[in-house]
Amino acid sequence: MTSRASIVSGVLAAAAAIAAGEGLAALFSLRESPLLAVGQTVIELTPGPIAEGIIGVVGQADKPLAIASVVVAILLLGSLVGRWWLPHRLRAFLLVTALVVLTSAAVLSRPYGGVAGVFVSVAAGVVVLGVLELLLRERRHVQADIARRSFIRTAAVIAVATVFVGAAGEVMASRRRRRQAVEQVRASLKLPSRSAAVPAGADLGVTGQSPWLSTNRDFYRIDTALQPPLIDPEGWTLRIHGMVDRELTLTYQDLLDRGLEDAWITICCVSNPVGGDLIGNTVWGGVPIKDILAEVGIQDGADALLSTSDDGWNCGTPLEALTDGRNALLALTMNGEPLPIPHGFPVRQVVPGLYGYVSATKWVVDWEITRFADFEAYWTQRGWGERGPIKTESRIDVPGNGETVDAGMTTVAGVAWAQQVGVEGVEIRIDGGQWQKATLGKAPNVDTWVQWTTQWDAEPGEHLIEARATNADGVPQTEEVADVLPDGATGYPRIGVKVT
Ligand SMILES: Nc1nc2c(c(=O)[nH]1)N[C@H]1C(S)=C(S)[C@@H](COP(=O)(O)O)O[C@H]1N2
Ligand SMILES: [Mo]
Repeated sequence: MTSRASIVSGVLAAAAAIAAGEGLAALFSLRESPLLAVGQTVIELTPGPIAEGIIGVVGQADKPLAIASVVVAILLLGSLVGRWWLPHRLRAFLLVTALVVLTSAAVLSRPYGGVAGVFVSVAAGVVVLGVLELLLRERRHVQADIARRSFIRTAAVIAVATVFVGAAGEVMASRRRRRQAVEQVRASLKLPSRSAAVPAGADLGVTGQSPWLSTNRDFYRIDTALQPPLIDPEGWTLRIHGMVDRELTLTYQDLLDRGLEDAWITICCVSNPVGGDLIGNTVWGGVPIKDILAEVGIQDGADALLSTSDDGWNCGTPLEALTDGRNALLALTMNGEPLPIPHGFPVRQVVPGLYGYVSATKWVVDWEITRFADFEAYWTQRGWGERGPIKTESRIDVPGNGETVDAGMTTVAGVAWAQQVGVEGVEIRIDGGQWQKATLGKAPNVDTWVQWTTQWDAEPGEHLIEARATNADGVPQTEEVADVLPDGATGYPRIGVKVT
């Protein structure tokens, strides 16, 4: 029994090590797990004539065969380690160490190999030792049946964990490969190149101020997707149906054929608190939504576009906002590049003046023209407002809240937005005093934020700075404090500073 248990333990330990290696490799996003690196090395070290002979017999299955051989070899070596564990602990330990060293060497010989791969190999070796210790430490128990029962229980737990970790690793790795494939397609797309030059005078260049143009990398990201959908534009379609005269299904190429228009638009999340950074500004390239809606013909009585993402998320957008002439886009590009995958690749919506949760569907695949009375969308079901026009707001970026500044002339700067109307002015006040006007940067249209800056003669002490924007209709942002729920936060942005 003891020797059988030792062999079983060794095989199980080896299997657990393989699973741990696959799981950790996926977790660390390694291009290749140690197992694959070893398999690949075996293929490369196999003498040519032998390799050809094998390929002659098994054909395309040569690579899976190499991996399978490596797995079988590891399990066999594991059984040996298991057998040695009790009588020759040092020998068992040296064999495991030798295998870890060989695996690490294989990992490092590969083009993508690195420290992380070596770490995973070592961790796999540790798993072997740990599992053997767990399983075989009770072998010396005086009562054989107790030892046996506890052995079986532990072995079962380890077997289940092995299968689970191994499977999770495989799932993650296969998703990673898909992501790489879609990233490659995205990188190879040749979309009409878009100039992303910041309009003159828009960026005031104040140190510490968030740039007028948000880079794709820094653009805020909000969605319910644990992992973004991975969609090949080749297979992407948008089905348009519901209260339309003619149903239509559009492909990616159909959109490219229609020609892309550019629009600078600042989009904003309804969950952005006053002073928050869930807002970004960039140039989007896409097909005007109004043109597509005109093509399908909207029937009387319809007032909503219910758009659905590949991952099932949906939102309802007032048709009025999509047909009143504003720059609502079915967007393919973001700052001149194909949309980044987390921002909706291959196609998303961007609607100026509406919060993202009612308008900015990423990975969009379905449009139903319908009535607000006939549906509830993802966020409206959860208590958020049905309509989500963006509220006029401002934000103070410089100085930072709680910062200590030197007495004397101090720069105060920030951003303000009032999409669809435009910002006419921004003022600040210190400790509830007189409002004083700030200087505004230029804006290419009414849909982007503006930067503002002003000088303040700071006197020693603690001070409260507030700001307020006034839109181009002369309406100032409200002082009334509202929470983000149900349809967007309001109130003056406020920061405290200490002047010394
Ligand atoms: N498919 C999908 N699209 C979505 C969402 C989502 O959860 N799923 N969130 C929306 C919300 S709430 C916002 S604010 C914007 C954010 O877009 P961004 O991540 O590109 O900044 O996307 C919108 N589009
Ligand atoms: Mo949002």
